[in-house]
Amino acid sequence: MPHNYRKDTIVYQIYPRSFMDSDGDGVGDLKGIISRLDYIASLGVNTIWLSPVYKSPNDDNGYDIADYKAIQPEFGTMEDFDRLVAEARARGIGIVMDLVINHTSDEHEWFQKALAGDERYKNYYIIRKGKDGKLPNNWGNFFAECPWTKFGDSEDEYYLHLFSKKQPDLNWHNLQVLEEVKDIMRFWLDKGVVGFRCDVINVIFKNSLADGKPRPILTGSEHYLSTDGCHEILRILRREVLEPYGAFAVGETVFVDVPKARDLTDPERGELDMVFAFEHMECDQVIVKWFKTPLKPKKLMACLSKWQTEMDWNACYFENHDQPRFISRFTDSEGLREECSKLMAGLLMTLRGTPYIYEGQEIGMINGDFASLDEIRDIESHNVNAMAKSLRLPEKVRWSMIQKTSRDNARTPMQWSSEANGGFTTGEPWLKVNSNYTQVNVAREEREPKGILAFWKRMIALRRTDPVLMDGSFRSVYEGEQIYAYERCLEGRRYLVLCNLTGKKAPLPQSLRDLGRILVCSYEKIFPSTLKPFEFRLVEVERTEE
Ligand code: ISL
Repeated sequence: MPHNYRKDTIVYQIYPRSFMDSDGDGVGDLKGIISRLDYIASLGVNTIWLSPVYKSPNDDNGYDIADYKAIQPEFGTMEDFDRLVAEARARGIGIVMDLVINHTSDEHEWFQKALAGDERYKNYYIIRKGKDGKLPNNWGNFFAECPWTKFGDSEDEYYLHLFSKKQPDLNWHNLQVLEEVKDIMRFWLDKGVVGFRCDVINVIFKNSLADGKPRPILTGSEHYLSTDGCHEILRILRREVLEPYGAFAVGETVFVDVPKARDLTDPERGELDMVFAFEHMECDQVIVKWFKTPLKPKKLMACLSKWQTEMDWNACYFENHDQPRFISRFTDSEGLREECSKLMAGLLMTLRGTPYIYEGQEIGMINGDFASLDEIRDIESHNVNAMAKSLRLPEKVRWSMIQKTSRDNARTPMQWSSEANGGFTTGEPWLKVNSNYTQVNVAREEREPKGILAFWKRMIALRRTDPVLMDGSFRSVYEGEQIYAYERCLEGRRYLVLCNLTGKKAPLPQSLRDLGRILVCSYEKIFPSTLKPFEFRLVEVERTEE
């Protein structure tokens, strides 16, 4: 089966709540997105991934879906959605929907019917009796809560939820669930969307509900990570739904290693086009993602090289709505924000694979400047705080942990201008706008021919048109304490990418000097023997006899 992506695809992820508010209620919406389509097109991207816009009680900001065929009223109407698809298409941009099928909202009609005692719908979910007065098993939960909650008024029945208790897991052993999901996918494909980003797709099929081997987090995950059943479901969805539309599917796959990712994306098997892996996101974590240590550049280099070399093609990303902003992970010096953002642009557009840009990344947005937990909305952060409190971690420690790792760091409203609330809303924003918006915003960047945004646009344009960057092979050349160098080669043309992954200047090894024409440099003044803090350079190596 062929892959359904083009090598020039570049994706821009929108978190609708935080992108642009058109009606002053403090929440971003579809009309807001439509009003910014020209901006998105000006970046040079050709695909938008929309985080969920379906009807939802918002326990997890839309990742808890109450109706897969309706638009969340605060985001607008189905007419607005159809207009978004049409207007995006008119600008050469395809829309990718977020497909959340591991769980629904507990407010979904299916769960409500199950609660009312309808056996057909009870079998849509994973409902089990407790064992000897205890929970059905010892599993863990992604949001640091108990994964079992009493089912309705039942005395001894519980339902499984790997995420919040308002996100009951679907029972993928039930073929009716598969039929429902096929129907949902076709509904959106018929509207003209070009594909799906499949939320936590490798956890959907639970092999068994037996106790798991105890681990620091997610005890029990050996029973559901990338199971054969999951592979089988993906093949069916591909064959019967995606393929007839030529539609594309990227999977969010937690805890995948290279062999699993290769299986999931193998064209012979016909499952996913590419996956979001997490290993490079873990280079600054200690055991679990809520404990961070300064990012170790060498570890990041090794990880990027491994995935680049061992996968033929994959999704490349450094930010999304679940991760702290990358600049804030790389440096605590706001003085180097511009340099660091340009480096990210250079890296993302010169690695092999499909680049995903997260809203605001292209203007160098950094972590939210929240003063206390009261300003944080994310359910995960509040749960983690409660868990840490139960472990008697002092408040200062808990706050420092949440400040660094909260998913809200990336969810602060998009900074459009230096007007009130960064031009995001005329009302009260649902989440605090970063107070650096007077300095960091789109309007200002658009006036800076040598600024961050201009550099991102330049790199995007190059990535979309240059065959070497689009399809060249990858080879790591140098992984030092500061400098990362790799090659991209195609049909005798050879590019060398030089990155300084630290905020300190770095001597360039002799072997990497004066090798050819410099195509791009993130600094104006170029020193042959040094890379400045976070410098990015792209060099076309002069032909040498092979
Ligand atoms: O943030 C994470 C990894 O660093 C995870 O714990 C995250 O919850 C996991 O990657 C799953 O994410 C996806 O599904 C969740 C939703 O809350 C996230 O926003 C979504 O990206 C449940 O639907």
